[in-house]
Amino acid sequence: MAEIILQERVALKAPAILSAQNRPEGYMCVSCAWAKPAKTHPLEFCENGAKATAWEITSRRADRAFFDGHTLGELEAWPDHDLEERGRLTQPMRWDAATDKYVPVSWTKAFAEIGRELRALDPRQVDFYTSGRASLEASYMYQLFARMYGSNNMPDSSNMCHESSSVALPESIGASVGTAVLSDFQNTDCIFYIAQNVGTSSPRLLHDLQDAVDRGVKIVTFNLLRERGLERFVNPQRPAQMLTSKETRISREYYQVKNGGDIAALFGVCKALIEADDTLKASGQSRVAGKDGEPRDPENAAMIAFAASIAAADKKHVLDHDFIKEHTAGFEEFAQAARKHRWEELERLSGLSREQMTQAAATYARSDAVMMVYGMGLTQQLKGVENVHMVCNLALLRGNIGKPGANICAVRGHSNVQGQRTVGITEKPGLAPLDKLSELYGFEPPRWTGRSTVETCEAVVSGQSRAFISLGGNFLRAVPDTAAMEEGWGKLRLTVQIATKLNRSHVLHGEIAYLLPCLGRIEVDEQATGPQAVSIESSIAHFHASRGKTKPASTELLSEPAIVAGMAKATLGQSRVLWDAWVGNYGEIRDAIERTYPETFKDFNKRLFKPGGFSRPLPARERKWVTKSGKANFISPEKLFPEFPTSGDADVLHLATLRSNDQFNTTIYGYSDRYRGVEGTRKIVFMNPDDIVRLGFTEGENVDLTTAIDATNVRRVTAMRIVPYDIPKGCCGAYYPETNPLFPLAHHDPKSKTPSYKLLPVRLSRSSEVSP
Ligand SMILES: Nc1nc2c(c(=O)[nH]1)N[C@H]1C(S)=C(S)[C@@H](COP(=O)(O)OP(=O)(O)OC[C@H]3O[C@@H](n4cnc5c(=O)[nH]c(N)nc54)[C@H](O)[C@@H]3O)O[C@H]1N2
Ligand SMILES: Nc1nc2c(c(=O)[nH]1)N[C@H]1C(S)=C(S)[C@@H](COP(=O)(O)OP(=O)(O)OC[C@H]3O[C@@H](n4cnc5c(=O)[nH]c(N)nc54)[C@H](O)[C@@H]3O)O[C@H]1N2
Ligand SMILES: [Mo]
Repeated sequence: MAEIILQERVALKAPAILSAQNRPEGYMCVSCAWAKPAKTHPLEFCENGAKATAWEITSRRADRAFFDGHTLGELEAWPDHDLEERGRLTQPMRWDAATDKYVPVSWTKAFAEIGRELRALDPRQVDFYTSGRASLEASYMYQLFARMYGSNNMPDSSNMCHESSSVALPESIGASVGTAVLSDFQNTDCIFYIAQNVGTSSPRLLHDLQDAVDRGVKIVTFNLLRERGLERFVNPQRPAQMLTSKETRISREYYQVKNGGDIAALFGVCKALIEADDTLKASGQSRVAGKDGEPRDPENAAMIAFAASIAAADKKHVLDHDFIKEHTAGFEEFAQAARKHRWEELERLSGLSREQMTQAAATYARSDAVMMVYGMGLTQQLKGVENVHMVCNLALLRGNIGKPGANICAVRGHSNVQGQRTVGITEKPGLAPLDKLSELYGFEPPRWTGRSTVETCEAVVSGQSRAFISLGGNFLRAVPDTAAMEEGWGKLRLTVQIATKLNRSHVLHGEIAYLLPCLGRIEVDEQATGPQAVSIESSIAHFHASRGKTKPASTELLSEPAIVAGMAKATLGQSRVLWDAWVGNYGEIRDAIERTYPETFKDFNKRLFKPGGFSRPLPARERKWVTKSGKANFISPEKLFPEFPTSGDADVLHLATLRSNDQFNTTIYGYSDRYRGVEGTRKIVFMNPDDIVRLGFTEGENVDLTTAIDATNVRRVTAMRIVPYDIPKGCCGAYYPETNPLFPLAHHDPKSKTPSYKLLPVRLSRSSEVSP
């Protein structure tokens, strides 16, 4: 952390700025979306939040002189790290074809040309992307602009992230987001921690985990890798721990599943529970008699021992039959499916033994209130939606939703990715209040289904998309199929990038290209009525205000709401929206949000500034199930594992893409992954030591990775250094975004369209290149 503060030359202002982070009167961290407590810790920020802050308030500038000195052709060869490292963008620019450089342009001219170009296009040919950092205010204005213009093409970063949750949770429990609140961590007995890397991705959540561990809460982890933050943790905010290096052991049980193996693993846990319940019923020990009395496998010693141990612990009900009866639908079918799956199959696909799955089930059954916390290892999968269904199924077996200390916690990524959806950023017309928008603003919103991220990619590749407007993010690097995308990108008529720092998606560009620099959230946002606050929604569905603290990086920056308003006015001409009044006073945007969503945002401006923010109503928290059946649904996945043409080919490994501790998505801070012991390079591949030998390689050797599915197209990344790692056999790991060229666009979950970034069949071959 100290290094990055020095590297970004912000040593003097950084400490003062950081002390305002995530506090009621301060600004909300620009890094992850973890909850901001009402009663804050002495320092409510983490190492990675500090890095993200230093990165944004850096004194470095990618200014006019910089762009004068470099053609875009030249910048194309720069690594991601070096592009962003140039610092903050300072003035609006337009690509000049004659010199191949970005040259300064006035805001007025930029908006006028963008408006003219958009008016000349069919709105179906235009895509409006949002990365998950934009505030509720900017996002609301942006979706309104897109819809008034006539487009529902609103791909966003959540299409690559928690979209599997957004599809699965409504089907299972009638909520579009997780149901957990912070106090659940104080009331829980046990946390199932699945496929999320807390130490790197959401370090402030470690406070909650450590406090829970101190109370004796059992943490049961399912992860492909042994992750440092999930094993043990020294809390920098507990001086005694720092001095004595006394660590908290986080996970009581640690199950290393194969990537993609969670459906099988969780089915195993459910099967153990259901069969133990059957056994108890058969032996007459259960108070609730079931019609399905016969245990499937009465001879099995492990299960009988498990059932007996549950009975001995005086938990006569392995399952919560009262809850199941009153609150759920589909239990019998699910239980039958669980009984039917064979242990050998579950073991093979999950990589866990029957004993391990039974042990996890025993811990689960002995706990009164269990939380389910999960992340990208579950959602970025071909069967991402089914993964989330399985998490819900397991929770429902013992009524672990809608009671204190239980609940589902989908750990979100970007700091406002959840909130953007809440205020209408969605390609699905059914999820937006179209009638309300029409009534409030007097226009007919498009009713057709827009493009999500992979569909936008397809449209860019095929040439159907003609213009790409980007509210933040680095689309080209974040999406799959890098080579095809880069080719399609250059054929776009118009690319407009609203950004804080230079990245690959700006260096490559359309025929007409604008780079529009905006204020970051940490900066003072001065408008007609004074400095403005914005708002965001955290992972636990709480809304918080955020006020910028530092002087803007340049006097020529505009805020995101001002840029959206500028484009909207130039494109739409006269409209009923008072764009200027909104930009002059963000309170008026919040009033408009409240008028659009009166229940969720009741008294928005009044409640927003309270410490701890305010919470969004979620019926599932009260066990009211807004599903078709009116109940919470058990949903059985049809298949335990995706089928590949390469299944059974021992030379093929299953690749999961990972984040290092020194990056925030496509922003690469540096080349150190301290927790995993990797220094100086990101071009590595983590392999099981036995696989290294079996495939005839050696540690430290360079290999090329080639996609093993989709023979129509060769996709390869070269010169990746082999790092032996504690990862199950048959699996391998490497960093994102370096490996995105390997992912075919079609390799996504058919239900949520989330790319399967955590499971791709690849082949490894000796590399002729030397890694840097
Ligand atoms: N420092 C930092 N913080 C971040 C980000 C960042 O890039 N850097 N990104 C932000 C964003 S947008 C997001 S979405 C979140 C992402 O945060 P996470 O949800 O933690 O996502 P990842 O780090 O990609 O990987 C998640 C974990 O899944 C495990 N895993 C992979 N495949 C499987 C599998 O099939 N099963 C199981 N059980 N485990 C598996 C990996 O070993 C890894 O520990 O973090 C946010 N916070
Ligand atoms: N292989 C693989 N691919 C993945 C993933 C994976 O795990 N594996 N994860 C996916 C996930 S979870 C996500 S969320 C996406 C991330 O995809 P994106 O959200 O598109 O990417 P980021 O890297 O977060 O975007 C970084 C850029 O945002 C801009 N920026 C930063 N702050 C601001 C701001 O305040 N305003 C504006 N306007 N711009 C700003 C900067 O210019 C910076 O270069 O990537 C996805 N891609
Ligand atoms: Mo994300």
